[in-house]
Amino acid sequence: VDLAPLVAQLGSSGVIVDATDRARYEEPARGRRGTAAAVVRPATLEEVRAVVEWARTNQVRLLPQGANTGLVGASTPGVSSNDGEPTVVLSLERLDAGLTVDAGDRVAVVAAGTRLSALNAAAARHDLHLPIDLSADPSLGGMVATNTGGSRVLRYGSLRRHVLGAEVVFADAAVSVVTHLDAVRKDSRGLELPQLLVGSGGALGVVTRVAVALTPVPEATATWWIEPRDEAAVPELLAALEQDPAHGELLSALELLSVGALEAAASHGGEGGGVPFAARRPPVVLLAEWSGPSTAIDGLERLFARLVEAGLANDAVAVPPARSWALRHGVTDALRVRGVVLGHDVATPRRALMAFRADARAAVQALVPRAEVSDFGHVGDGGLHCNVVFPHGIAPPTSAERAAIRGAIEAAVAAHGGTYSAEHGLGPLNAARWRATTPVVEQAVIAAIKRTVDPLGLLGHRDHPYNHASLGSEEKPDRA
Ligand code: LAC
Ligand code: ZN
Repeated sequence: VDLAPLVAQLGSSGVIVDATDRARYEEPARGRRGTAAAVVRPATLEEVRAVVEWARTNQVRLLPQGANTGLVGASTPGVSSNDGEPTVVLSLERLDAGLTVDAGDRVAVVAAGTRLSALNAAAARHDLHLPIDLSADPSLGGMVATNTGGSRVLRYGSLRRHVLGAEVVFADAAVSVVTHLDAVRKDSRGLELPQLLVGSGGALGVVTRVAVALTPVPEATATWWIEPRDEAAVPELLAALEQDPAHGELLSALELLSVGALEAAASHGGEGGGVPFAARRPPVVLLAEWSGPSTAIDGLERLFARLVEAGLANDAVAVPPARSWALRHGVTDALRVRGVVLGHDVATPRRALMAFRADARAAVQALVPRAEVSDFGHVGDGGLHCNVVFPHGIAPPTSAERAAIRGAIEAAVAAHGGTYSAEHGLGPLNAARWRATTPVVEQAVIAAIKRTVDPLGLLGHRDHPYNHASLGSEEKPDRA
């Protein structure tokens, strides 16, 4: 590809070709490293437009990338992506200036490359935050592309609920820029284009700025670890916590960790035997968080005394939030250190989650008895990371086994009315499932949008499902 025009426009620091310097843009957080023909790093909206225009002229695939923390393979080139079709990574990391917080309106407008931590540091000066909590530190543009969830979806919803506006560059003939950053809280002028970009995985447009609604930082937070009576008691426990008159409204997270996930996180984080209920090794433990006024976050001991008395829980213990979340957020890294991890980010209606979980675990153990199902996740919103680990020292999964495991988990999730992508978005990893299960008319709607905003099909990973949406059977005019 002819990069000279880009170097002329972005300067040499804006275009990376050296293989060593490319590495961190090519290495996904999960999955295999691919090869990019180059990495371009525009620092302004005009430079983003110039890159898109260059890609159109040269018919080069552009892969928008935020902080590269995604887990579905959507932000890095595929292993064979340069076979006949070079991919250029469009990194938004330099697009990170000009953050504004309107404390009165509780709105922030941020450039796409701004990290969640930077947004929250600025918002904290006004006692505000974007209440999305996860172990990675993604960029806001990437969060829009993914519809990031995290541990507090139960209370605050996923990113979609917080997006009030966006600015986006399309790859149509005019390289149009659409700017909706007014951040009006209520607006019913029909469909909202910024919302259309939520979850689009970089395959519809390049998000350059985002307006998000902020919420007050709670005065107090408490976290407790709970040993449920058994796995079947989890839905009843969730209901009891939510229905508690004094604390139900303040519940902000309910997480589940299987024994494998908890012990991996504990040993990875150097906690040794200091994990909750370590001696008894219950098959699952729960982590619950409440946040709100400090006067309201008390009396949790009495709540747990009642739950133990009612036979829903065996035990519960308060652990400071920082330590609780360090343990919880360490799970993904801890499992990765243990061996090869096959991640499955699923959700079902909450009432069905534990039944799904039992079916999925049984199916995986029957397929690969040597693997560990170290699942964990966000039971408060019906989400589960059904992660299957092949520890170092045992045979890693064959590609047939990988496919069989994914197929079994996704079949179980479908049987329980759930989703194969709960909060990690759409990408090459789940493209086949999208194609197979998305109704024809929905695929046709996506294809029509795609054709309007990216008619040459240049944006997003080559294997992103939106680059393969079926137009369906278009109606033929009746000429009789
Ligand atoms: C988590 C990530 C993997 O919940 O979504 O830790
Ligand atoms: Zn998660």
